[in-house]
Amino acid sequence: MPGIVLVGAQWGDEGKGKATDLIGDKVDYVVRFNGGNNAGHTVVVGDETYALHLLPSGIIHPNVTPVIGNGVVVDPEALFAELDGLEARGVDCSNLLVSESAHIIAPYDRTIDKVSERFLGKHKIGTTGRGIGPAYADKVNRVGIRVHDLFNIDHLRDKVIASLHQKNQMLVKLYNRRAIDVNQTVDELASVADRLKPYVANTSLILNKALDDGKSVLFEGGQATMLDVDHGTYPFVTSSNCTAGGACTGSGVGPTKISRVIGVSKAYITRVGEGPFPTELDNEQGEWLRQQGHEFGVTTGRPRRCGWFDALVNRYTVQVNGLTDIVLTKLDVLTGLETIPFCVGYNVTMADGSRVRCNDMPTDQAEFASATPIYEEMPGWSEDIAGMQSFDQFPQNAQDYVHRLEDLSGCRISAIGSGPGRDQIVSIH
Ligand code: 2SA
Ligand code: GDP
Ligand code: MG
Repeated sequence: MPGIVLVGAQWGDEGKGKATDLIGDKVDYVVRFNGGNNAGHTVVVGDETYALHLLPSGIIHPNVTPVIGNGVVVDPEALFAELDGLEARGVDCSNLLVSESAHIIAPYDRTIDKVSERFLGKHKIGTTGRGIGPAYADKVNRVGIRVHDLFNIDHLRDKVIASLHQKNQMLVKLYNRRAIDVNQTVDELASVADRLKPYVANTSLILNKALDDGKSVLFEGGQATMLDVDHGTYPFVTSSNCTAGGACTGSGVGPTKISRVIGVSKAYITRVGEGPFPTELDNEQGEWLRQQGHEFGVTTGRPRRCGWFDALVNRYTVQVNGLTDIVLTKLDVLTGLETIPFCVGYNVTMADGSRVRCNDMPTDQAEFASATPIYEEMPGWSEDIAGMQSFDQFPQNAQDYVHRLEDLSGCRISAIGSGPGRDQIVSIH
């Protein structure tokens, strides 16, 4: 079991934390490769619930080495708060490794995130406000601050001056706000260096050596395929590559080391933030799913938008990630429904105004925004599946629903979640 990648197959919050936890006791390293503390990954162990944001979910397992890869954007204060919270609950975090090449979310990135959302008005993205987009913008704009920059004060000052030059012009002239002070920013950034230092390492080298020595590595994606900056519903996306390819660029491990790519998908679908969502239920059915599934943001507490399973999303996700299998979560949430609709196609408006049926995900976002779902439906079940230990025990209608989703997705479903708990999952095949 060398490199395994685990990614969200929808718009996030599919249960990646739980799926990572499930595999976590069988691997040596768990690596976060994208995003930052915008993520909220939940692991439920008995009566304890852990909400991980920046740290990989595998940190809960004592034998796992948790790694924050170079593709992650690190808010040092958020990292320390998360470490303190876990240590206070008895989780040993001392073996954490943080890539020296990861980018830092500077204090001004949070400010710019919030200000630019306000200025976007009705075009806003609905970000988590954690400074993620501005930190990645700096990275691509080549004015980012990296972890290793924190340990050389002259170098750091130079970087901060370069980074603030353009921003301050923008803040003052465009947004009518005060310029950010260079000295204060340098002091704030330098003040985290001592505490961060013991964790900092050349993580690409460590992971490659580990893989060469036969160790196993799980790459845990943040956010999800439909939020990927290249493959998602742009511009309503996050600013990183959440797809499987991001595991390589975000960790410094090559694709030849990856043998399995798992997509995590709910038996229905949710989205948090703005952007088109064809199967959204903006009605009492959506509210029912929200309440049954406890669909509220783990980081911001925002109510999640809920809708029926969308097979076009899943088929697309299988394609862009090269999924080998899918972990289907939250099947239990659908218990009690008389019939379960699921989307098998869209009607979309083309540039010439014609309305056509489309069976594959449109990449043109104007077409996608115009999509209305074409549903099929299947009979539901009323038996509580939460305690069931095998797929064969599931009601026939639940088994049929899973098989239909598998056919439509074009990918094997290898496990099914039947509740939030660690043991509430069954393998199939
Ligand atoms: P950002 O902050 O720049 O990454 O926001 C850009 C878009 O990405 C979405 N996004 C998310 N969507 C689902 N879950 C996320 N994590 C939290 C959770 C979200 C929360 O686990 O519940 O608590 O609100 C997450 N992080 C980013 C975001 O909604 C924007 O659409
Ligand atoms: P992630 O971001 O993909 O890790 O997902 P979140 O933690 O944001 O949201 C998933 C939620 O669903 C969490 O509250 C999990 O505890 C919960 N969950 C995961 N799998 C299942 C499942 O199979 N059934 C139910 N009922 N809840 C689940
Ligand atoms: Mg989440």
